[in-house]
Amino acid sequence: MDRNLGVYLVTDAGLSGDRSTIEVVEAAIRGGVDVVQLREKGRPAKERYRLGLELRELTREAGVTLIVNDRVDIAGAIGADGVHVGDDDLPLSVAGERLGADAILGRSVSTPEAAREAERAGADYLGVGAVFPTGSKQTDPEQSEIGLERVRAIREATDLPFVGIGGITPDTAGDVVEAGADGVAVISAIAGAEDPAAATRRLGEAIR
Ligand code: TZP
Ligand code: MG
Repeated sequence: MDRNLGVYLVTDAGLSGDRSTIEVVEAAIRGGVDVVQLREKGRPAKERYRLGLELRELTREAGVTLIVNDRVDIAGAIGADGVHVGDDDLPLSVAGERLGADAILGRSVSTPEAAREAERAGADYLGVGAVFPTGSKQTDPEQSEIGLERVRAIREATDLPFVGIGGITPDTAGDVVEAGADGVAVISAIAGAEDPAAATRRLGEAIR
């Protein structure tokens, strides 16, 4: 994959205080975000589609990569750069067939074995976590607080680029990259920050 994972924002209006996801993404773009993932779990497909079209315009103008969480159909419909899937979503092979050879395929993993499996299955990059405790997602116990040691083990298991995710802040982002991640994916550290543009900038500084 020839794109930089860097600072990767995962959207969630429910964790954005009184701001809209559009406002958070605009601020993150000002702060130099590299990738935006449309997540918005639990919102109807129609809403995610409409929001996705707006995000596509914003991210295209800014040269920012746009990924859709879970839904291959919405990724195709809005012309996203790729899709991010987990254990409960369509297989990577199906996502690749639907979206074409240029699409970026992301896969969530939390163990070295799963990382190797995702690499064999055709993933372009991985989301590795949850690294630290997070209140933003209910994760299975074996996929929770995997810690920096596991991040290092996953780095040794695969050559794929990956972002760490889960409870990462500007204060811990450097450690996650030190442990082998190519970037950091966050919800609350940007969406819940008082100044999301400044928070994005701080994350970028921390990983460089
Ligand atoms: N996947 C693993 S942890 C997580 C997701 C989507 C939530 C990340 O949110 P935060 O607020 O950055 O901990
Ligand atoms: Mg999923």
